[in-house]
Amino acid sequence: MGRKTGSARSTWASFLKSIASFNGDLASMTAPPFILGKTSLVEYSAYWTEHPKLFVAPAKESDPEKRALAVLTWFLSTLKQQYSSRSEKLGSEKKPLNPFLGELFLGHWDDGEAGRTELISEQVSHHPPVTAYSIFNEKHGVRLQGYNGQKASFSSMTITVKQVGSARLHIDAYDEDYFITLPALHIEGLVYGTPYVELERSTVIQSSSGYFAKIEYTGKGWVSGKKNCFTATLQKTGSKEILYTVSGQWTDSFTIKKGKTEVASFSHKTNSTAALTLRPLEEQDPLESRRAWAKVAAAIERGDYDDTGVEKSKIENAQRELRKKEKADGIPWETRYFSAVGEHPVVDGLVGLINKGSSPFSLDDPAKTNGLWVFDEKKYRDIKSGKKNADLKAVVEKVEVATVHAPASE
Ligand code: 0T9
Repeated sequence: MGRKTGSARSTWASFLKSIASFNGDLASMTAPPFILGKTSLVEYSAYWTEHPKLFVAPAKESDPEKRALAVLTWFLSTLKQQYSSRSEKLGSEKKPLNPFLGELFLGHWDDGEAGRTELISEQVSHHPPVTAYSIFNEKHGVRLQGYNGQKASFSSMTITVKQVGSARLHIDAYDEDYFITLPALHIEGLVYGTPYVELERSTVIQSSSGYFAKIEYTGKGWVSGKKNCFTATLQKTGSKEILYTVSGQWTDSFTIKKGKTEVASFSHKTNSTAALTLRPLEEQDPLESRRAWAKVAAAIERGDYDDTGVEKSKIENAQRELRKKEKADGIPWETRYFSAVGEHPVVDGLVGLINKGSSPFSLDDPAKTNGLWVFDEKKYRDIKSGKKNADLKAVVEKVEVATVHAPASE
């Protein structure tokens, strides 16, 4: 257990005992102080685009096969940030802050070549917890949107997590869509007090242009004995011919082969991540994650467990009050940038293609995510043009109470 003290050791032991009787609700799990993260899950959407150049690269390919390969390459490049950045930067996986309903994470990446890529992430449901996001680069006409929640269970000393939801990438110039599924994962290293994520099973990417990628994840002790490995193949939907094989370690590097010939490679050692720009705290909306959680994050940073609990409870209680008021007034919370839809023809079409290629697949029951969430362009435009300002002012006043308005200067 590394440099942990005797007391941290016994806290960890009792924590392990407590998760043995775990009910699947990750939010309700009480973790020992050293495992608490300062980052809310609503921020994790940013992991999709920490390589903006790779994100927009598909738009520059005029050949549909090359485009599909570029999408697969970008997807594979996101896995390290998504699933191992806490371990790498903080020494172990951390328990994220549990986002409140309406919590936002807004920012952008500026890149000389790729231009500006915008990020909008919003907690669209609290029971069950669901985060929706929209990430787009207008210059290159590349848009990603998706939503996800988690279903966790505990067995044989590990936490297993299934993700519900999916992502969809759109390329304007070719009016092309890519449907992306999310990997199941489990937590390794629990007994040693240094939890980290290992991915499981497989995910797929299906394009409207008729390309199908399957990514299979293998952990330690399997074939190579290395952790965080994968093998991916790219095919035409319904064809047996393998166009490309990509394999390697998603935490490190991978190679792309056509037959036995290596045609390209990617390494995290030579591809650094881009920095996300956020507004300064004092200019942020009270609903924005960093501002709302500022006092909690500061308490975690100081290692003040009592204060962490006090500050967390303030947010949770204010949220409960807000829900009560909404119920009494008969006015439910309105999501700011996303809407739940009854059906989704584009996604249904892509799921149809996956099944036509004889890889049985079905969408998660919308009830598991409180609906099918889509980015609402109209809501976005109204907010951007200032049309929605009057409304938002009213919401912000309500929310000042809800988030106990963490003053930016403290
Ligand atoms: C969506 C991602 C997700 C969120 C995290 C399971 C997990 C919460 C969900 C799935 C992102 O796009 C990708 C990456 C990591 C996932 C997290 C890993 C993790 O451990 C947490 C859960 C809630 C825990 O914190 C369990 C406690 C753990 C630190 C061990 C004790």
